[in-house]
Amino acid sequence: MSETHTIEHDAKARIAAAADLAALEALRVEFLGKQGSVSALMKTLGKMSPEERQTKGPEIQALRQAVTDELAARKDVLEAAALEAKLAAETLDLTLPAPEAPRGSVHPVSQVMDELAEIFADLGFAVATGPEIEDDWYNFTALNMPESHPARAMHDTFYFPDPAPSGAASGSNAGRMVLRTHTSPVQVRTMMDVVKENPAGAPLRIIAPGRVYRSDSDATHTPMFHQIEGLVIDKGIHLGHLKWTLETFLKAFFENEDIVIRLRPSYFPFTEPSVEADVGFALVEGKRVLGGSGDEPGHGWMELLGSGMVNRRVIEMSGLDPDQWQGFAFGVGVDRLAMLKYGMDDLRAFFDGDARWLSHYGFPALAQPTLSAGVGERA
Ligand code: 2U9
Repeated sequence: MSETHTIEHDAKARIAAAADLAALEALRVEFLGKQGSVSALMKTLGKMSPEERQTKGPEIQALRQAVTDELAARKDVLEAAALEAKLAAETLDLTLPAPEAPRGSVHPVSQVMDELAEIFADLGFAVATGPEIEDDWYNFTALNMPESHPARAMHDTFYFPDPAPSGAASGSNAGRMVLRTHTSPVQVRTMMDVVKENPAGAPLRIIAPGRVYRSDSDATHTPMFHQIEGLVIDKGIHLGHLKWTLETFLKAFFENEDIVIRLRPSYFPFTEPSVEADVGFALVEGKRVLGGSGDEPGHGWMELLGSGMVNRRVIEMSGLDPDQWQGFAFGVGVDRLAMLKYGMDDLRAFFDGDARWLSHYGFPALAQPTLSAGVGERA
């Protein structure tokens, strides 16, 4: 038997007998390592005559390949066996006590958003979302705030840099991108999608929750805050539908059937008429407790949300016929709702990420709000 055959025979037998991965690695070094026997044979090629190299060369290469293949095959077998053994050893003891409770918690804003989605789903509203970086047209113009409308200045808008500062549009905000100042552009987009699907129009009931941005910062204002807006479009919608919806929503949210609201005339460019809704409270030991008419002795009214009948110009700009389709809309700050319901007094703490605040005001991750179980239960 030639030397190559002897080595191959020996290698195959010993590789097949290797008991574990460490033994296999030792064999790899013994045969294929720098000082290994196969490597030593490779080195002899240089000293051979060209004729001898012609026959020995392929023989030694074949040996090297055969040993490499044997090592790889045995490695696969040993690795599979090692995994089997590990899985067999790692049994799960289901009788062990549960691990310490997870420490993360659901932020009150997320909790309130979930509660609101649950309450409005029950009233037939779908949740609509849209971009936070908006086109000036969707954020303002489509909502009856054309260029130079004074309400634009009131919004303390974060504008993105003008893409064409020296161009024709210079000095105007047309086409500029903004951080949305309210979630109303979501409703505009949804109405336009409805018209695209159905040019004659169709009824719509949506809420648009999400982050909004205004360049404003003090104890009661942060540059980013959360809003939820609602929009109903249908035939024959009137203020009575709006008042019933707001009352039903607030009673469910505060889990209090004694909630009373008062509508007060106001002004928003996107609604006409516009009304602000105040909620009645009682003063109990110097604290405001929601419920009852604010006109009773020892009671008062707290401004809570803005609303109104959708301005016919807005309905028109979305592509619907305002003589056929009417609607109401409302908007309210989610952070403010959370503060009123769960008793925080500083808005800025909502965004500090303080672990102690979060563990105090947060909610357990598995406590999904449901109407049947109570939307605000701390399970
Ligand atoms: C469309 C038409 C009308 C949404 C509305 C308000 C009134 C409102 C504020 C409440 C507190 C914002 O978070 S806040 O500062 N919002 O008063 N929002 S009516 O009206 C719309 C929206 C979309 C197409």
